Amino acid sequence: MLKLRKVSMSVCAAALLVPALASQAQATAAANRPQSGPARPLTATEILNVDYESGTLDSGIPGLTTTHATAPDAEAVVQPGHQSSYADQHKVTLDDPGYFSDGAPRSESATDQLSNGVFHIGDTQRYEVSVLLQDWQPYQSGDSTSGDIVFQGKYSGGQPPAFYLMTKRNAVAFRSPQMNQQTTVVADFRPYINQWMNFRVDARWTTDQTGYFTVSVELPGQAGYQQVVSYTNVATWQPSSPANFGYLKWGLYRPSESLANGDVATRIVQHDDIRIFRLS
Ligand SMILES: [Ca+2]
Repeated sequence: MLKLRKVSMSVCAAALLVPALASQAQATAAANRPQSGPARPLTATEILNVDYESGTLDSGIPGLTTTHATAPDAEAVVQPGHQSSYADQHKVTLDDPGYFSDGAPRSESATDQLSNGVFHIGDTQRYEVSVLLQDWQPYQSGDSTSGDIVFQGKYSGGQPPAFYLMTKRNAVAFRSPQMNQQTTVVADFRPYINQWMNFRVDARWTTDQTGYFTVSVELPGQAGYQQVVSYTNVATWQPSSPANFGYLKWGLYRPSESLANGDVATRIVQHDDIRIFRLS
């Protein structure tokens, strides 16, 4: 009986050894793989939530910057919102001065005047935004390939963005002009026109090579965010001239677009649930 038990134990030990070795091999392989992204932060503490449930353009947040475009419908609060009652809507018609501000066709809101809406060197933050492309006219062969920017992380002082999300042809791309990096994050948005797409950008703001941008997307029908791209070991704070802080902008910015270029005359986009979290 004792011998049989010993044999059994030996068999059991051998059986256990195989998966142990396999597990060790997997661990070694994982260690040798390039890191796919930063370690998942332990906590995300919300510090700003712009949900428009006040029914007003400032979302009930004194100091929130609203559009500088003068057309009466350049910005509006609309119903319904993203899983809620209200959302924000921006409209830009090309070659119409009512939809111009700061010398370009744009209508945007921003957090630059909010103490909890700005970021600085050393901050690690998460930005979330829900975007709905309203009756968006899809790209067709021969159309201009200029992008429509719908969400930005900006340096102060009118400098190029640190990052932005834009529609381009029939895709959504994440771009960092300062890093000269760009990745498609939604390959084809056409199935989701007039539906909410959720975007998340995690950023560590550094002047040295210890920063990161991680972009995640949650499309209609998906149960949660899926990480799409991560730029690690990069300097994310690269303003072209000194900048005291950074901030978020959302709306519609159509640089380089015009009717002469053959661009779609009017675009309308909705935003909701713009949220900033502190990651630690
Ligand atoms: Ca809302």
